[in-house]
Amino acid sequence: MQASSLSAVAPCAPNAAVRRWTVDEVLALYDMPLMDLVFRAQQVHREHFDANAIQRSTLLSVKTGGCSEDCSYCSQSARYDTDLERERLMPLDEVVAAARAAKDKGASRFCMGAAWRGPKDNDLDKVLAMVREVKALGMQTCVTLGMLKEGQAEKLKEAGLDYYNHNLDTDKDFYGQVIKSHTHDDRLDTLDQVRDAGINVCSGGIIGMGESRRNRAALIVQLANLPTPPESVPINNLVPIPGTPLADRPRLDPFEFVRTIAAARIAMPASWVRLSAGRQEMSDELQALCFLAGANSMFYGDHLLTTGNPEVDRDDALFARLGLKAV
Ligand code: SAM
Ligand code: DTB
Ligand code: SF4
Repeated sequence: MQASSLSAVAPCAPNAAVRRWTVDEVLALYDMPLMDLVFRAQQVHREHFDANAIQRSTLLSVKTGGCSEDCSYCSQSARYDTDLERERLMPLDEVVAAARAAKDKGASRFCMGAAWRGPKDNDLDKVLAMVREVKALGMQTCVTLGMLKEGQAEKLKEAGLDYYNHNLDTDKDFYGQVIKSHTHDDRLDTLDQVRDAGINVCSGGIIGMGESRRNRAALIVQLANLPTPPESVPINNLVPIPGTPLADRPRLDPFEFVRTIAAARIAMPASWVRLSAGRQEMSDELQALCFLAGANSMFYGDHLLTTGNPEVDRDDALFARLGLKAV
């Protein structure tokens, strides 16, 4: 196994002793000339990672739509009229077949998402079976199920879960403008439980929701200053969903997205920074700039949870053109 793929499971030592960041320090990164910022991010990146290696996870929505929560960006909230068909929890054999197909295409991790505020115990039992079977295929496992109750993270760990995705999503000060049905502190509480159970933490956010640059810098600080920074940090560009309150948000300047990747890379040097939602609308050149700015993981597969992602053939061609290797 290569060093970089090993550290996907066992985070490298630098995460253990990290500095604390202030919002002004991260804002100062954002304010740098883009070339200087990307150069610095690339230097930091090369101190910690193979700069040509990209980790690839495939997503599957195992339970779609009908969510009780009111996240203003989400196609799956029951509160908005988004044209999405609500579906029950997927049968185990279909999940395992999708994971096997993802492995055959070259994904190293399989991430199963459920549109829940949090899992009920009998639903969790079904997800535990999915984790066990996907793990048995020799893939890394990840789930994103919403907020956890005490004892649930330990059960996931026992089943063989490698990563739990639970995004802080946005700055604590902006959170209430996007989500009212739960709080930023609720999210932190679940992250503590995941960390205490010994599961790797995957936590990042969405940009382009109308937040300020200071809000974006604050989100990075809140992630970087966790007692241990997340091993994986997804940076999502808002995918506007018709019917949601954020459907008509103006598109963020793509260079602001690149700056966010670079700032995350510099503030969390040993974390895997994931170029996440919004890739379908990006040119190959913009994606290459994101990798140069320190992104080193992505979602691989023709769809995310309910929206599209670049087709596998396009990603394979991009990897070949850039000389990137998948880990
Ligand atoms: N219900 C769980 C939760 O909220 O953590 C898991 C599923 S939720 C869809 C996972 C993440 O997807 C969210 O935290 C958010 O960051 C991201 N997401 C959802 N809708 C999005 C959109 N329209 N554009 C970009 N990211 C989105
Ligand atoms: C994350 O940060 N992004 C992924 C994953 N974690 C679960 C989800 C993106 C969802 C984009 C909108 C959709 O497909 O519904
Ligand atoms: Fe539900 Fe998660 Fe969507 Fe919020 S982001 S509405 S919790 S599925």
